[in-house]
Amino acid sequence: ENGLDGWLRLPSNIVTLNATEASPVYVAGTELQNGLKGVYGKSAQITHKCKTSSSVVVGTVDQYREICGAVKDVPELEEDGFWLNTKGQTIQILGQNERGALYGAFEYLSMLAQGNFSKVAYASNPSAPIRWVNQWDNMDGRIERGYGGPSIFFKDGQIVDDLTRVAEYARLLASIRINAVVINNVNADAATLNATNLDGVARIADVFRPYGIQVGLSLNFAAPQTYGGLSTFDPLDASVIEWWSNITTQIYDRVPDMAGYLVKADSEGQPGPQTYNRTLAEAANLFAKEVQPYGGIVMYRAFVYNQLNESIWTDDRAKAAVEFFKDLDGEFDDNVVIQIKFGPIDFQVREPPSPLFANLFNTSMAIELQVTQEYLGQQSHLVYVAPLWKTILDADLRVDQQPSLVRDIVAGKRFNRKLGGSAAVVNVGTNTTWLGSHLSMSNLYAYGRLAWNPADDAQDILQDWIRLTFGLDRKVLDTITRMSMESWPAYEQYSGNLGIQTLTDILYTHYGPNPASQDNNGWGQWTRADQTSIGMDRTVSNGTGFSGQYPDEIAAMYEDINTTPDDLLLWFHHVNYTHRLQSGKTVIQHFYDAHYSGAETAETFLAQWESLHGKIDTERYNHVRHFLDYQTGHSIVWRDAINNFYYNLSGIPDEATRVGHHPWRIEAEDMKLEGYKTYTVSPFETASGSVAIV
Ligand code: BDP
Repeated sequence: ENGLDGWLRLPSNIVTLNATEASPVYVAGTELQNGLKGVYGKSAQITHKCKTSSSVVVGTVDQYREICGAVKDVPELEEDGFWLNTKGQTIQILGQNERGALYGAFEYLSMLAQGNFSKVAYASNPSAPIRWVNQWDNMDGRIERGYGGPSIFFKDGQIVDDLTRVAEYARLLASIRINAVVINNVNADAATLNATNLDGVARIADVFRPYGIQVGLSLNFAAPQTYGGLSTFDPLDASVIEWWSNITTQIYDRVPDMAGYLVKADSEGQPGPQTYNRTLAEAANLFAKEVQPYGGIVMYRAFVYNQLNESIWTDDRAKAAVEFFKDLDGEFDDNVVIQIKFGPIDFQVREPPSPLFANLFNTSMAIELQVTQEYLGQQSHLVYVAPLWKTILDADLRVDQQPSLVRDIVAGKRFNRKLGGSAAVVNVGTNTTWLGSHLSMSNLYAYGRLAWNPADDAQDILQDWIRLTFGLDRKVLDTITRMSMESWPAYEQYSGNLGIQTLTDILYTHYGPNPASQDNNGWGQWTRADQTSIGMDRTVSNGTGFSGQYPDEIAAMYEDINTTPDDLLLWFHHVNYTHRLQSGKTVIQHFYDAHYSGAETAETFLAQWESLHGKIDTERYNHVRHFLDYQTGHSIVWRDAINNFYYNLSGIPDEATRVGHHPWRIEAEDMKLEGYKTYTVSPFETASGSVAIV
């Protein structure tokens, strides 16, 4: 040490304790080298031998012991956990396994990139072992509910040749500690299982493996018959079992570390065990037994209902999950995990937690979230979703009058389950923005952070993401923070509030306002609105009985209109438009006001973003600006459509003399139109006087 470096004490060596190129530790070394160069402008050298000074050492605790000697101060780590120590001469990044070492490397780089050079020494462990993402990619390359372009995996029925984007996705996912990805749609095509495609799946797995990410597959339950040519797909039939066994062998021969299977069955027209009067547990266990010898698991989705079934039309779809699964508790094999959407219906802007979380005590569970904004503006609207997820993860379901946070239940902590965690439907595509718009990426980042530690704060996570994505400028940080934190409440206000759910088109697009589509269909997302009243009575005393699926304390809270929070009022109760909320406003006036205030907030996003002109690169600035401009207009369409619809239905005017009056507004179709034509729209409420111009 001759003092030559002055204060520029960047590490000059990176010691990676595994020299095998396809290993996560090796990848961690490369990431560190590139990352440090970005921070310090100078390349550190990679070696595989221990150095005592001016180095970053990355590897597993065991590798360190073997190559460098005794480890000091490192606490016992859990699977995938890591230890980060920047205090000594040597920076230590030690994982419980190789994956953990890679996570630690990304953590260290993330600190530096955010300008945090403080000396730290701590261990970080995951809340739960299952931190998966699901892609709803079809073999033809289209992505169901995907808004970022076609698939990075599939095209024309096959796996693509060039897997560059897959490697880039692997890198992104590893940096947020995701450990498995299911690559094909839950509405699965059995042709994924042909030999050519399985070879392709193996290529994909090879690309993910160095990043510590395993690949999983969605199965089509009827495949033995529709694809395998058997006469049946009965899960208890010997030939069917043998067929799946054969397929499973073929897969594990190619992908020895395959994560497991994801199964959507007896749901929305997908085949399932009910065809043969077999239980969902019998179906899940069939696959569980096949993957068990390989250490695989089965994610069996709780999203079981049939919109074509007449009884759903008259009863309540929200009750389906508990009805189907509660009595099967304890019958599932240990490597089965029930994957449960966060709410009882379907990724709505506001739902109570699924009561199934509080009804399974001897069965492992994972929570299913949606990063792709299917009902939340489909990436054309800024909606930072983490605060919504937090309302569910932090909810206390009071099982046996004991604290029972959803996040502890799914982590396996509340009922002592070894398995548990989360899965998010992500649906990135080939678009360079991944999801379709730059600001939506905060949701993917936040998902990974919450999968690791669901107790993290949604705004803290967001701010890390902003600094990593847009740099350290204070104004940029404050502005994007404000816009993002206001975005979910605003979207809720102008799309559907008081627990009525997202009042969108329900029949197919799930985009744009269409409250009339919400009733009289098998999708069960009902408003039950008529001339005088609105809301779904889900009480035990008068309604569908859904509230009774919760543990007593929670059931009692929702049963009583006076203790039901305003934001879920119409989820649980059917009331007159003139019913007074806890806030003192009537329901209808709340609707009017909230739709105005939500749209007003959305309008500020554009101006807030424009205040960053010159502080964000032109390409991303313009791209985001375009979407915010659109959102400003579309939130007004939402506002007027919903308000007009309920004004038309109830006949109750807006006290603020806006809705149905608009004294200050001149409609385009009333003006002298040059070069435009008018036409009548459907649904009527989406344009003033049902007339739009083209
Ligand atoms: C609904 C989607 C549909 C999915 C289904 C599912 O609209 O495309 O197939 O969920 O989760 O939200 O299986």
